[in-house]
Amino acid sequence: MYYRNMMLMFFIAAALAATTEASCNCPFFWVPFQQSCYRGFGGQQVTWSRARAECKTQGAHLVSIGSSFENWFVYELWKSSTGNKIAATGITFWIGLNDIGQEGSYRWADTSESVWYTNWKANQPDNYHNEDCVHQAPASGQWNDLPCGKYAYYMCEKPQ
Ligand SMILES: [Ca+2]
Ligand SMILES: [Ca+2]
Repeated sequence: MYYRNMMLMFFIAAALAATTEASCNCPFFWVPFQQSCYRGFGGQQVTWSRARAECKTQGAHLVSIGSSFENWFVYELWKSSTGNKIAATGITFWIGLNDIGQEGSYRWADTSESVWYTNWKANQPDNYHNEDCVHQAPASGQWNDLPCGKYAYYMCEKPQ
C-alpha cells in the first residue's frame, strides 16, 4: 500500500513537472497562443489611448491580429475575460489597429507587424465623424472603427 501511494505521488509530481515545463513563458494570468501571451482586461472601459498606455505598463502592446485563427482566439478569450458584459454594452475590446497617423492608412500600434489581414464588418471602416481606432465587434468578432475617445475594454499582447 505504502509503495503504491509512493508511486502515485511520484506520478502526480511528474505530471505536474511536465505540465509546468510544457507551459510557456507567459506571466501569471496571461494566456499563450502561438508566439505570444494575451490578456483581456474587462474590468473597466477606457479610451483607446488609455488602453494603449495600460498595455505598455504591462510590457505589452494592444493586441495585433494577423490571421483568422488569431482573430478567433482573441474573440474567444475576450468573451471569457468579460463574461456577459459584452452583450450588455455592445462594445467589446480595443485592438491595436488605428489610422491616427494618416486617414485610411491603418497600422498596428507599438509593433512592427504589417497589416495584411483584416476582418472588417460590412461597410466598415467608415470613418463616421472621424473614427481612427478599431474594436472587435460583439457577436461576430468582426472589426469596426470608432472614435478613439470612446470607452471599451481592451486586450494586450506580448511576445513569449
Ligand atoms: Ca479613420
Ligand atoms: Ca465605423
